Amino acid sequence: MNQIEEAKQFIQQKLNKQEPNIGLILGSGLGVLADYIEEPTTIPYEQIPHFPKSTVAGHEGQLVIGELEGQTVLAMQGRFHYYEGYPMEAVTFPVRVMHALGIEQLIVTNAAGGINENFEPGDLMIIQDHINMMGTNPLIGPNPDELGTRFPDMSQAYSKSLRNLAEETANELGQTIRKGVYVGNSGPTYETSSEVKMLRILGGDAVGMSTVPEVIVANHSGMKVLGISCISNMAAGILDQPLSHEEVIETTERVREDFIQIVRSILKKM
Ligand code: R1P
Repeated sequence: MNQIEEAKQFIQQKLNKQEPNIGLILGSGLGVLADYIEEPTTIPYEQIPHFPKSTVAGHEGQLVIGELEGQTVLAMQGRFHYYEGYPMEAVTFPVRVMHALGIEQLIVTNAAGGINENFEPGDLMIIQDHINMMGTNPLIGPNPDELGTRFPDMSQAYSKSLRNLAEETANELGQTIRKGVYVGNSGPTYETSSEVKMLRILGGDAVGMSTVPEVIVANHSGMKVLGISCISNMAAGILDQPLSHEEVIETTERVREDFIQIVRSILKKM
């Protein structure tokens, strides 16, 4: 049995005939959403065959599966990052397992630095598209044809219908929502001021160290993706202050009500 199948079967055994249809990846400080899942089955990553361990503060390290707004969701309370030293295959393994479990729609979330000078810390941004600056790609290597095509189309990496749905939902809720391009860097250093300037010229609106690999693999698997960034701070060079992960977590805590409200309302309509 292959590794994806082993992890899938392990998770299925823990579920009470629940069949998750939407995946949620909860970024730095955003894991709190999973606390609202009803009749939850919680599975720590270390119990799941072939799952890596979460090593970053603000990333709980468990799957929470259950009901939220009429959907059966599988939420990752914490994700894996390339800078933690995991190969891209491990970083994206959970997306493969989600797909094997029958999940066809994925909501990815993250904390990101604002590059667009019109943004403010605490803003939520619908990811329109991404720029991969990680220096690698999770699909490098032999292509497992049973999982997806060799040359995946990325022209709608973030589903247009889900982006529209998210925008409509924000408007209905009276929430200000930003739209923009997410740049994925490898990290773990935050960007220099000059790098931020370059990323702005290249068309980036927000920058972080995750999401891109997961979205590539989700597209390879034929999943529909919605991405939401929480602008947790302004990227280097915009304000005259150093960046820290503590500030990132503080901001995500400040906007948690809005974040929870919009994701729940989107789920209801999916
Ligand atoms: C840096 O503060 C951390 O926050 C973001 C960055 O990618 C980095 O891991 O985390 P998420 O992208 O997982 O939300």
